[in-house]
This record gives sequence, C-alpha cells and structure tokens, in this order.
Amino acid sequence: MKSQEKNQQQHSKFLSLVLRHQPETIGIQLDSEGWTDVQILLQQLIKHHHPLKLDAFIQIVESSDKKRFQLSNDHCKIRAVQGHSSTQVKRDYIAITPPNTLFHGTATRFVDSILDQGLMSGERHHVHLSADQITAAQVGKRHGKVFIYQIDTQQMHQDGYHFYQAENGVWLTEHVPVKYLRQFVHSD
Ligand code: HQG
Repeated sequence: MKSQEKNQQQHSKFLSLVLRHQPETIGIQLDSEGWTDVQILLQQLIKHHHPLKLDAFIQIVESSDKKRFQLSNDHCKIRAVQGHSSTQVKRDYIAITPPNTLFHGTATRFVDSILDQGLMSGERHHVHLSADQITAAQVGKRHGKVFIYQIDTQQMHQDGYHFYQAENGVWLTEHVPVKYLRQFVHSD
C-alpha cells in the first residue's frame, strides 16, 4: 500500500473513532443526529496531534469505501452515518420494510454465544446487517474465521421488529432473536 493511502486510512480510522465512539478524545460534541462542525473538528484535530487539512479531509470523506461519513450540503458539518456507540448520538432513523432476507457476517468464535442470546448490538447502538453475502463475509472476516447467518427479516418484520437503513446502505435493527437466524455459510 502506498504511504499516502496508508496515511489516509489512518486518518479515516481516527475520524471513525471520534465521529462514532469517542468525540471527547479531541474535545468535540456530536449532536443527536451525529453532526459536528467541520472547522471545530479540524481545529481540535490539530490540537490533539492529528492535523488534517480541509482538502485532505474532504478527500477522505469522499473516497471512503463504505461511505461512512456524510458532509452536510453546505459542507459545514460532518457525521458518521452509522456504527455509533457514543451516548451523545441517538439517530432518529425512519423504520422501513426490509428485504425478505438480510445477512450478518460474524466469526465462528461468537457462534455459541449468538445461539444463546441472538445477535446483540453490544457497544454499538444497533446490530448491523448486510444486503448480500459477500458484504457479510467481509464484515465477518474482521473478527476471524467467517460465519454467516441468513436472517428471516420478513418474519421479523411481520412480528413487529423495526429495521432501518443508514445512508450508506447498511441495515440496522436493535436485536435479532435466535429463532430468526438461519445458518448459511461456514467458510474459511
Ligand atoms: C458479534 C463495519 C457474541 C457480531 C462493518 C460481531 C459493519 C456477538 C461482533 C459495522 C453476539 C461485534 C459493524 C452475541 C453479535 N455474542 N458475539 N450474542 N451478537 N455478536 O464490529 O457487525 O468498517 O461491533 O456478530 O462493515 O462486525 O467500521 O459489529 O462479530 O457495518 O465502517 O459481535 O462495522 O463498518 O462487532 O460490524 P462489531 P459488526 P466499518
């Protein structure tokens, strides 16, 4: 990987940390929808030894492979669109009808616990679901040997569970009980 690309990736990870999880690390505030002021963010990044120029910042936001970040139309505000754990954020996603099936990629080491408790959101505000198996496998790979669940979202929806879709296409729900999980792929 080129050093510029690596540098961008490190900045992107740090932005994910402060915009999703720990805004207090650099002394910024997120509003309930996750927005924060771009100028203040850049100033605080300098103060906390992560300097980032505006053009490099825009480049990171626009080239994010998963479209993790969203700039407001006037480019004055920025937010992460999903994945939050910060208590400052309580995004008001609109519940919508999901596709009949969604997928969740995880690692084999979590399977026993998942079969006991269902899919839990853990530190994050939601369980993250993928529209296709390939994406689910990529998500699962981050944790170890991939294990994919197919979820009967049609039945869940009929039973009154709520589903949301973040601006980048990631599906979200609060909890997936065991009875809606279908074991799908167990691959290396
Ligand atoms: C597992 C990435 C034990 C769950 C991705 C997952 C995603 C349980 C891990 C986004 C469990 C949590 C989120 C239970 C669930 N017992 N383990 N009952 N229920 N788990 O990272 O879904 O690159 O918080 O299966 O693309 O992996 O950051 O969630 O393996 O959209 O933009 O606990 O993060 O996006 O891990 O990933 P995570 P996730 P970014």
